[in-house]
Amino acid sequence: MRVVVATSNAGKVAEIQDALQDLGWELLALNDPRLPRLMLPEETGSTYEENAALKACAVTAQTGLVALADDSGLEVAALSGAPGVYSARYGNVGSDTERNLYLLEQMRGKTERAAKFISVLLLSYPDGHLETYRGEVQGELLQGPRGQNGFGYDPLFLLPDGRSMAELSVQEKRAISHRGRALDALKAAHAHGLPG
Ligand code: ITT
Repeated sequence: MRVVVATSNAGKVAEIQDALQDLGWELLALNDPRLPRLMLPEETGSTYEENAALKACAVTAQTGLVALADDSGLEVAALSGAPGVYSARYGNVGSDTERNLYLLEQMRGKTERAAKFISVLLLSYPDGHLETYRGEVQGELLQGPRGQNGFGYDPLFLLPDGRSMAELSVQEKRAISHRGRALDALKAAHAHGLPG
């Protein structure tokens, strides 16, 4: 099956391609020269599911192909679940590094450090059929960044084994992360070549 990976985030593309390589799907990036010039819509939904559907359905509408979107976020207990669905825009700053500094600023003086990552993967089909898969991982926020791998909030996310998410290889992150878990569910549903 030919599937357009409906994300502009290079970190997500790397993790999705790595995890799905044994499904035998032909994964096309948004900027694949065989595709028309594609635009992702504004994320106006109030849930990960709604935003993932907006992205995937827009790409299916523009290409006539199956599309796979990921909407994800970080939820921090001491910030009442923020930044959540607004994770990409948190603090209105331009880079992951600045966003992490902004988050640390919001966390200053807070002893409750519990946080979780959530990923919702959504497949949209040209006949309008949708499939969703959700994964979560619990952790804590560090006091400062650690590690060089991954993307986004990974350097601030402490796992129960004492490593930050940015200290894991792509394969290690896949085994334990929110996106890895959602990808496992998608793979299990498609293991026999059937839509889930
Ligand atoms: P697309 O919409 O094009 O897929 P995006 O980066 O804008 O890319 P989201 O709207 O889902 O994606 O925003 C989620 C944000 O949450 C993302 O920009 C990261 O900052 C953060 N995030 C998501 N998954 C993450 C992960 O695995 N590790 C660290 N941060 C993550």
